[in-house]
Amino acid sequence: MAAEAKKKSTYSDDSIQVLEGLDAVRKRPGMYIGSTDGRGLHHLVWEIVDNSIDEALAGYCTEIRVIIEKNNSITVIDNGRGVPVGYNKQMKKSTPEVIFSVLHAGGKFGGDGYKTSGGLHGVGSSVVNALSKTFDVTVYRDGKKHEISFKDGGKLSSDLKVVGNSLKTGTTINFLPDKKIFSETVFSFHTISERLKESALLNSGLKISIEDKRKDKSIEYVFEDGLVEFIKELRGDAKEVTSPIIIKGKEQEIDVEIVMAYTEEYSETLLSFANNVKTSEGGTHVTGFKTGIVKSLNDFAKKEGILKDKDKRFDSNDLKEGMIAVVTVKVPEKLIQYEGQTKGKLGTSEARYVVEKVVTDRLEWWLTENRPVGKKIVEKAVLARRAKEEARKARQAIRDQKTKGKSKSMLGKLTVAQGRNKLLNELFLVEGDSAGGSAKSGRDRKFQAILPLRGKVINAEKTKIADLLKNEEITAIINSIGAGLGQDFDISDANYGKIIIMTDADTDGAHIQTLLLTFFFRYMKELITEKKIYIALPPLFKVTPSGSKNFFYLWTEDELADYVRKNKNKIEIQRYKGLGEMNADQLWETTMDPLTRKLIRVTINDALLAENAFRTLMGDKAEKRKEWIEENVKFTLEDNIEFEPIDETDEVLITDEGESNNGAED
Ligand code: 28F
Repeated sequence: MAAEAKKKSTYSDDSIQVLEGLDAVRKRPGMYIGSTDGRGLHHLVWEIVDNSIDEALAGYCTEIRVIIEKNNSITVIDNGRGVPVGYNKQMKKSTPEVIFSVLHAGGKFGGDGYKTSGGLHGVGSSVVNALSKTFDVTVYRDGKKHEISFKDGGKLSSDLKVVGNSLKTGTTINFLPDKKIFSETVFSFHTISERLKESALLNSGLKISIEDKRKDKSIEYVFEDGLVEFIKELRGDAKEVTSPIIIKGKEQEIDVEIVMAYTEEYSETLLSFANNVKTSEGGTHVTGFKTGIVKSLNDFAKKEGILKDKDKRFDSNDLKEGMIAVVTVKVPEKLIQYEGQTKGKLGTSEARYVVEKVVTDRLEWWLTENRPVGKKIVEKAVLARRAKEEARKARQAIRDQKTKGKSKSMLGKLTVAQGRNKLLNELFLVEGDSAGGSAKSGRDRKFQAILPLRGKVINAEKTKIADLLKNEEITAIINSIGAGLGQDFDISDANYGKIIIMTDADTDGAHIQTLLLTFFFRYMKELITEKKIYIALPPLFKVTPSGSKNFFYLWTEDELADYVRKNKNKIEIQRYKGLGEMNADQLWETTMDPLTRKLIRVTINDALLAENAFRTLMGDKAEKRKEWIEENVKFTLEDNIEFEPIDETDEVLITDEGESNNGAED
């Protein structure tokens, strides 16, 4: 991307970029911050905060404060050295003016060391300035307080001046995102808070706080032993097999810091970072880590006689069950390379060898010091391998049955769709037989299939795959979708373009949603990443103006309050407690008809958040879970799992089988 290209380019290339000025950023904001929705909006914060974190990495800043102001502007305060306040002869501008209003200025002065090159593209504060209505900088330095201000996308509105004396040092920036640029301008406390927590976990000893002036909320993060805390955080309620194992080392100027642990769970959680930036697609450091683990644990298992000569070596799949690990590397700027669009994957080839070496050296030593724990890990791998073999057999059995034609029990109570266009077809997973019945008669049979689910869905987080496959609801889902599961899952075989979870709008319904999402997340992840999973939103109210024959539906308390405020006439309100209170026509009209229904598309916002959310939801502490769901599920779950309301009107061309009918004929 732009930032990497720049590194290889000559000074004159840079000058060309400089000449482009901040207009370039305003013309194509997506190029610099990814998008102009909520995600892009929050990128502004990361860009600014990452500069403070760079200053902390350089060893000069110990505290960062982030404030969401009442007007939805952001203030970031650090106690670093303060941006240099001299004059740049070449540019004929003050240094702060250069730093904040010239594109890519930061990198040129970058020098050695590990710059985090914050944010998505590492282009820094000038991009934030370009996309802000106002941008005010205060620098405490050399015994003085200095100020400089910009407005309307980086236009200097008040040149650098000394406004007083001060013994402090540091930089403060306040910026107000430009409403002309962003479709969303309201900051989320939760999103910022989680990201800052992650930064604090990755930078031990650094104090980072967030304060929300809109609602008097604040949190402060500081972790003395960040990575160990990080692992504990990820472990949640899971029972431990090993306490955190710390692996640290440095070779070829690449700094490696890994913490890993095994739990009694079955899933794997691996997070990786390069220069403090999350690498969600992994890369060479992760490959090196896995190779190192496989090598050390196989050697150990041989030495201990757990693996005999005739036995097959463990592969990384055998060793990943129950593993949680955070792999971080700091790579000098001259070696850093990313692959993929969004810096999601580390490409630096040296990192692979370096991480592998550090891991094998350190683990070999650790395993001789901790033989009993080492044995526990390896024995877990033996079990994992055996379970996998069992699961493979179970899956084979399902496949055999599939080729023989599905038996009734394999499909549960599925009512199939008549149309054959898999992409248009929709599978409704409906809570309870009675709502299932209404859905069945209300549906448009051409493209809608109904699978009623009885009772509670099993918790995929806590169940071995072999046992999962014995569960009737789960096998009915797997067979209805028809695309296998786990490693065998192949989304191109899926029988449906949309899978729609339809539950009551209460705690139980929310719990069923999360259980289903957990299952999909663990065993059919692509359905989520490819955005095939939806949640149906039934209305909460039916409203009939007095004396009128007409009625309409409202979906939220807010909508109702709004209506009551704006219309003074008398109305009759029916509150739906569950899907079962609607008849088939009403269910079709409000919740299933593509032209009028409201669907929420489930997308994974952030791996860490999702992992944590699932752990909170699926952990042993039922009380905690209940609280969490009651507080969060309806709409605010979106902070963890991004629920994206969609406008379907363009998508509903059911031309394949003729016109869409109004169902209600079954
Ligand atoms: C609220 C956001 O942006 N903090 C920053 C510094 C400190 C230095 C710096 C920043 C060096 C020459 C380009 C100070 N003294 N917080 C921040 N703190 N930038 S940004 O230097 C910028 C480069 O010009 C700094 C000595 N060296 C560096």
